[in-house]
Amino acid sequence: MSADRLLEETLMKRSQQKRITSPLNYKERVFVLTKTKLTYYEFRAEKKFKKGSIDLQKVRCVEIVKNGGGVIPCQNKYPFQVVHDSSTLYVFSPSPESRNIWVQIIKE
Ligand code: 4IP
Repeated sequence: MSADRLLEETLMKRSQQKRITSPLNYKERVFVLTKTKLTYYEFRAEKKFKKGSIDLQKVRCVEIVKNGGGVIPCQNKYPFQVVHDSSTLYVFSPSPESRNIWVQIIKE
């Protein structure tokens, strides 16, 4: 992990559905947090391909999501949300510890 990376982990994300026609799906992505950006990559053939990036200055809130016992349709069961611009990115951690770290460090 290079010096400017605060966190890096493979997590799941829900499509942000920026368009009315966007599909609702869940993808595994490598998330990298730096002091200025939250970026997610597709990891394929030993390489990372950038899929999206959120400027931390545009993040309006980051919080744990309590889903009230509803079914979470991906293998990671600990969601948090990053509200930015006019979209909300839902990210799913594999454990409560992972989720707490991501939420805490993004907030900081
Ligand atoms: C895509 O579905 C992926 O889920 C994208 O996620 C997502 O972009 C797209 O949402 C959605 O249409 P397909 O791969 O089936 O086309 P990723 O970029 O991680 O691959 P987001 O915005 O969630 O990154 P829209 O709303 O951007 O179209």
